[in-house]
Amino acid sequence: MADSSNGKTLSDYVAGSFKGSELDGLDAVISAIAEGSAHVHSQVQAAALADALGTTGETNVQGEIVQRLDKSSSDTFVDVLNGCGRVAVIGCEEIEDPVIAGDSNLHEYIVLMDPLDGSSNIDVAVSIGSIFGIWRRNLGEEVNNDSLLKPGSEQIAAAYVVYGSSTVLVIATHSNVQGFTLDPETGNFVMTHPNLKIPDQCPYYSTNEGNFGNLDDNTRQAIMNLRNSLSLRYVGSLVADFHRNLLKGGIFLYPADKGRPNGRLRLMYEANPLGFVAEQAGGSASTGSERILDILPKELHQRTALIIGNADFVGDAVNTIGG
Ligand code: P6P
Repeated sequence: MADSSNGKTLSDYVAGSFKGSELDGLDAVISAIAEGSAHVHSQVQAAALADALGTTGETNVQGEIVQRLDKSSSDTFVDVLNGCGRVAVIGCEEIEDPVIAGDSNLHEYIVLMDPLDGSSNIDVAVSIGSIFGIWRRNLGEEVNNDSLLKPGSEQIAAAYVVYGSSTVLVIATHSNVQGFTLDPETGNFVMTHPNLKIPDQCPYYSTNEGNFGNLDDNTRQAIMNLRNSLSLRYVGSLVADFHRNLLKGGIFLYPADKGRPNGRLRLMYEANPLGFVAEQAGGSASTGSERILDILPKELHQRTALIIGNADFVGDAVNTIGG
């Protein structure tokens, strides 16, 4: 369970963790993500009052109707990541092509993001989130669209934010997962969930049971095995379901199905970052046949099946799905 706040702020943590290390500069990227998250928190909280709910009327590269908060959160994070002066290229769910932010020797990082995940829940005041994967750029490498296409195993950090009953920012580097809660009074993130590890117990499974009829027989069996022993919890926002399972134990499944043979969720800015967090917290993430972080990406917006959470339960589900 979460420890109480030890008063340590995010600024303290990043300054003490990355400055002068081989991850020098990552502090500026993480601080930019925190700054943007505090802004998006305010946008989300005020949306209904500021007539900022609803859609822009546009359709994004995914073919999905763009919610106004999708656009405003995407703009917010692109601005702060550009402004931190350490990010070379940004990939974003809402933007078809990569955003080239800089190619100096200081622009050492690559960020892929889902700026606001769970859009269908925005207008009904249910938890939503933001997801970030962070890779190092090879400084001799030209900054271009292909700069982004690295396997998740090459991430050096990942982060997500859940805008729920509180706004929590979780940051993962190798073998190190730390959670911070936004103090709305000060706008600072304070450490509240130090040294997160997914619990051994696994009380919950998360899946859209409405898809059961579209699953193949082995995948149905994997779901039925979970039904027989666990409680179903499904928010419909990946970040919210993942965060609950990280703190309390659980497994999330969005398998491939007959209508979506490649899965529904996005590899580069959903499955890879959360797969990195899961593994650093002692969990695991699979497509049902392959470790998520081993996938060699072909395109920025490619989709994947995702089974993620408690390693034992992910392993059992993968074995059942594989037949
Ligand atoms: P379904 C939200 O749109 C999202 O991308 C994830 O956050 C969530 O896990 C999934 O889609 C929900 O999909 O098909 O159950 O509505």
